[in-house]
Amino acid sequence: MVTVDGDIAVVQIDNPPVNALDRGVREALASALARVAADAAVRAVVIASAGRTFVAGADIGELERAAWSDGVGPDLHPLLAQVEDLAKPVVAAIHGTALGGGLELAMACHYRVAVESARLGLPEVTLGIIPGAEGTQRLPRLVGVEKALDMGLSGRPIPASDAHASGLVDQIVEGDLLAGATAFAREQLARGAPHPRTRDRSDKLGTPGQNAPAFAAARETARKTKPHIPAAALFIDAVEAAVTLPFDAGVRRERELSAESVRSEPCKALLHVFFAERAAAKVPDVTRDTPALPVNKVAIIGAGTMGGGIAMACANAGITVHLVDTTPAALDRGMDAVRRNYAASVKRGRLTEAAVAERLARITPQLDHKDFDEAEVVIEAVFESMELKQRVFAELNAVTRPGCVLATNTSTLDIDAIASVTSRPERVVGLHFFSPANVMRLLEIVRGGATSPDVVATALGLAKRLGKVGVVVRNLPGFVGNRMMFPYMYETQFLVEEGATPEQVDRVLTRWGMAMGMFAVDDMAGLDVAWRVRQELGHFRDPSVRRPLVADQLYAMGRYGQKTGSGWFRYSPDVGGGRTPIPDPEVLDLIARTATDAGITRREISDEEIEQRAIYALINEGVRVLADGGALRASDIDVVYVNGYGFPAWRGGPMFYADRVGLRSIYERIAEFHRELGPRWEPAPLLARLAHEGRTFRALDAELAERTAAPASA
Ligand code: 3H9
Repeated sequence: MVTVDGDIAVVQIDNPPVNALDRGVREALASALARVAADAAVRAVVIASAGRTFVAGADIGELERAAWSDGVGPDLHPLLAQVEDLAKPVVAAIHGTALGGGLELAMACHYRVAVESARLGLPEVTLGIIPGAEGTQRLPRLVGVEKALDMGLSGRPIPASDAHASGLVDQIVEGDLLAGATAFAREQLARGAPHPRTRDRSDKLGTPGQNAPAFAAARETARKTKPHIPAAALFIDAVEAAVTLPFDAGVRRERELSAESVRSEPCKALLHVFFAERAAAKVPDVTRDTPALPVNKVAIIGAGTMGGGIAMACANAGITVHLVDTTPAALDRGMDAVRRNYAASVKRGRLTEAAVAERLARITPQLDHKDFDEAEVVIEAVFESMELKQRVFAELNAVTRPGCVLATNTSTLDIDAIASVTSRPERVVGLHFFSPANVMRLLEIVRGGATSPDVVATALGLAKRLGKVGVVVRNLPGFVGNRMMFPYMYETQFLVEEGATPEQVDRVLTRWGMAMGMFAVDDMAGLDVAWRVRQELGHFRDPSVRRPLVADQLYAMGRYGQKTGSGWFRYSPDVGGGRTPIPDPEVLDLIARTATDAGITRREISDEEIEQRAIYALINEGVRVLADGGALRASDIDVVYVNGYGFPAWRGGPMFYADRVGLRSIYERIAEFHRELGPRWEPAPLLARLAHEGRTFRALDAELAERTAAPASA
C-alpha cells in the first residue's frame, strides 16, 4: 500500500471495485499515514488509488445499515483530521471519480491534482443523505458558497477542468498521474511555503449578507426539485453552518444534520434503489465468465421515433449505427427528427456543435442491408405487428452473421414467436426501450425461452454502455412494466366512472409523487396505442371481467391524446406548448353519461381511495409478476417502475413501498376491495402468504441473493 519514491511516499488505496472507504480502508489508511508521518526520510505524501477510480465514496452498504438502525454512519472524522494535520504536505492524486467521502478525503488533503478525465462531486443528496465527512464545510471554502450549493444539490459530478477553474483541483496532470502528483509534491516542497489546510481558509466564504441570495435561491430549487427529500434542505443548512460557524462547530452541525438525513424514510428508499439498480445486473446463469460480445456496431431497422431514439442513444455512447428504413422519405423523416433533437440539445447548452457532428457522423442512414454482417447487434424497431416483425426477422436471419444478437424492440409481442422464424432463437432477445429512447434510463431485456446466457450478458453490457439500467424480464404478456400498468390504468378509469374526474385522479397521483398522472400518461403515449395493446393482450376477452367504458369511445372519436390535441384532456398550442392537460367538460359529460347508462352509481370519491386503488392495483399485479417469475426479484420491479414509469425514487418503487406500508395492511385493504369491487381485486396468493408470515419483499430478495450468491454479475 505504501511505496516510497525518494522523499515522497505514495499511499495507495486498493479496494476494488470502486475503492469505497469501508472500515478496512479507513484502518489501513490511518496506519499507513501514521507510518509515513513517523518516517523522517519522507517529506511529502501522495494519496492515490489503484484500479479504475480514485474513491467513489464512503461504503454505501455501511450507510444503509445505519439507515436501518440508529442513523449513525461511518465516522471518517479521525482519519480526515489525521490527513489534514499531517506535518508533511499531502497531495490527492485523482483519476476516475472522487465522489462523496472520496472527495471529502481529497479536500482534507493539502493539495489535489487530477487527470483531465476525472470527475468530482458530492452525490449524497441523490441518496437521501448529506455529505457527512466535513464536505459541507470544506467544499464552500474551496469553491465558494454558490458553486458548493449547486454541486451538492444537483449531486452532479463536475469534470476536472471545471474543478480546476473553480479551485477544487490545483493542477491537471497530463500523462502519468503518479509521476505528475509526485512532481507536484516536490514543487510544493521546493516552494517551502506552509501547506494550506482547507479548514483554515475563509477567503471564498463571504459573509452571511453576501450569501443570502444564494441560500434563498438554493432553498427555492430544493423546494421545487426535491420537495420530498429532506436531505436537500438539510444540505443547505449544513453549508450555511460553514458560513456562520467556526469550522469545528460547523462540523458538529453537519454531523447532527447528517444523522437526521440518514434516519429519514426517503433515504432508506433511495439507498434501496441504488442497490436495486446494481442487483438488476445479476442474473443467476450469467456469470463473469459468460462471454458478452463487445458492441461497437449496431444496425437498427426502422427510423421512426423509437428507431431514431435508439440510434441517438447508441451514437451518444460511441457506437457506430446503421439506421435502415424502406423508403427514402421515411429515412429522411427519421434523420430530420434526430437532427432536430440534437439541435435542441445544442440550444439548451447540453452539447456543443462539434459533439453533435461527431455523433451524427456515427449514424449511417441506409435503405439496404449493407455492412450488416459487421454488426454485433441488430435492433428491430418497426411497427408493433407480429407479421411485420416476423418478416423482418426472417430477412435478418439471412443477412447477419451467425453470432449476431437479433433484438426486437417490442412492448407487447411474444419474443418466442418472433424468434421462431429464425434458425437461431438462442440469439434472439427483446430490448424494450422506453420513449424517448435517448433519454429514458430503463431497458427491459426480455428473455425468450431459448435466449442464451451470452446474449443476455451482451444485452446487459449494451444497457450499461448506453447509460441505462437493464432489467432482465421473462417473456410474459406485457413483460413487467406494461403488465402492471394496465390494472393500474383501468382502476383509474373505473374511478372516474364512479365519480372522480381525470383531473382529480392525476392531481392525487402527482401529489403522491408520480411524475405524471395516469390520464396524462395515456394522453402522452396515445389512446390509439393503448387501444392496440388492449386488443393484442386480449384483456377483455372474458366477458365477466369489468371493462372500462370510456377509453374505447375516446379512441373511436379520434381523441388519441396530445398528438390529436385531445384525449382525456384537451391540449392547446398556447398552453405549455400543447403538452399541458386542460380539463375538458365534454369528456366529463361523456364519462357521466356513460356511467349512468351502465347503471353505475356516481359518488364523491376521496383522494385516499384514489391513491389506494391506483397504487395497490399496481402492487397486487407486481406480486403476481414476481410469483410468475416475470421478474427475478422484487427489487427489479422497483427498478422498472422508478426508471420507466415515473414512480418516485424516494418511495423506493412499488414493492419497497408496499413493504414500508406493511404487507399485512396492504393485503387487508386489497381483500376489502375484493369484497367490495369484485374479482379483479383478488389478493395475489404470494401477498397473502407473506402478509400472514409477517415477511417482506426485501427479506425475500435477501434470501434469494444468499441462495444465488456464488456467480457474479455481467
Ligand atoms: C458518501 O460518501 C457519504 C459520505 O459523505 C460520508 C458519510 C459519513 N460503496 O455503479 P457500478 C459498488 S455516500 C459501496 O456498477 P460503475 C456497486 O454496488 C457515497 N459500494 O460501477 C457495485 O457493486 P456490485 C457517495 C459501492 O463503474 C460496484 O461497486 N458516492 C459504492 O458503473 C460497481 O458499481 C456515490 O454515491 C460505494 N460508495 O460506476 C457514488 N459505489 O458489483 C456511488 C459503487 O456488487 N457509485 N459500489 O453490484 C457510483 O456512482 C458508481 O458506482 C461509480 C462507478 C460512478 C463510482
